[in-house]
Amino acid sequence: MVVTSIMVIFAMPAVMLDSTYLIFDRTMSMHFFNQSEGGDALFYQHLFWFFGHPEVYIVFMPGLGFISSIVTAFTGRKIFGYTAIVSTLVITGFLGFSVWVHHMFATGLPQLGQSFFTAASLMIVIPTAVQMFCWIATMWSGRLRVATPMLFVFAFFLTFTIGGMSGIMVGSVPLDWQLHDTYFIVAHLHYVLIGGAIFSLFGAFYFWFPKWTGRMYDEALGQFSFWLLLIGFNVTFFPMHILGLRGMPRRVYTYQPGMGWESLSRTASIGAALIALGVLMMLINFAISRRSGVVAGANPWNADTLEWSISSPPPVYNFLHIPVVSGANAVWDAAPDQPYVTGMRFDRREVLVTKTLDAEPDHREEMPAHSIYPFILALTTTLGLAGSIFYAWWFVVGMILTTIAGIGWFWPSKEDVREELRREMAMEAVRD
Ligand SMILES: [Cu+2]
Repeated sequence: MVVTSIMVIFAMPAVMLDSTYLIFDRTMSMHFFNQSEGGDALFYQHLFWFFGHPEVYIVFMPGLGFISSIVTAFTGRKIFGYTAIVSTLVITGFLGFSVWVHHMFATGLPQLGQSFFTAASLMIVIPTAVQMFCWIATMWSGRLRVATPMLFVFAFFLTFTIGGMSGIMVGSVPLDWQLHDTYFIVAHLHYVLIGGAIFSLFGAFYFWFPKWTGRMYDEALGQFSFWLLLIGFNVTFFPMHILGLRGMPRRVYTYQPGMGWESLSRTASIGAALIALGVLMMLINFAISRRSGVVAGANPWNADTLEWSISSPPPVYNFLHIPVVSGANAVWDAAPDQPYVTGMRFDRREVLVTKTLDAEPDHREEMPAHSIYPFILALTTTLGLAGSIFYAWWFVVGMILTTIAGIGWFWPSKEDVREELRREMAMEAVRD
């Protein structure tokens, strides 16, 4: 999450700038991207993909965290090569910003630049491969149990590896020129994003379902739904590789008969129906198990992280006593007489802030209370930005409303004022 968040901070401004320029062009007759008025359309693509490629990692990196959690729990073993996994994630975070031009090979950029971006694109496979080997080593040396979450991990390995392989293919310029804007790309991106983000997310749904609801999902139905999804996914997206090699362009809703694309397109449609059925099975499973599933208990997987040490579903206040953590696998590493934090106030949202390096108690901090204002702020921001697509003045309207909502958010409540007065009086009493 740290690497993902840092990537968000550097990637999002590019797309914010890009869409703002686009709004300026469309509603105020500016010419950032208008070729005939001296603008540059490629400038739009550069800014977009400087966000767009890191975005791929932003989307599936949390998935890599799910995979690590599930693999650890289902092998009963500390993850192999923890340092290697973490450092390769950081490396991916950096490299992710140096590959965006591979989306633009067909725009006729200078060849030297293209070779740099090919090299960087092929290089980014290495850190991900290191992570794969670490997970495999963990499973190899642990006592592997198989249930639906673990099946999704296997599906992740299979599909994400195929997606990585086709990524190497389109990362090289000559093949990219052949395959640019064809269905091959559609196949590649779904193998990466469904393989990387959706399968790991679905695995996480099954993994944390007992924690969220206090009940187990139905294992047989879960596995049935899993196979529908895996088979459906491959029947849908694998033929698209071949469709792309046969020259079928992306973003077309129909085509002339006799192009040789019909049967494979039909196969893909059948696969899509299987995917829909698989997702439906999952939802039905969750809906039924939520009410009538077997009661799960606090830690049905014998997993290692802190959420499994409290009851399922967790109480609203989470931890009655803040636990002391003495290792990366907090539940496994805890001594039987593990100490916990006491002396915190219960009448306000107080948390203990620890020192960064040794996690020793440092000071208490009060967290903000419930507030509707962040939601209002989100609404006014959306209103201003969405409106400005059509009419530039909406931007100003949105900004004024957002400012009002921001002031509302930070306006001290009566409770805060009273608390502050009490503190000041206490200070004065000390001084006297
Ligand atoms: Cu990319």
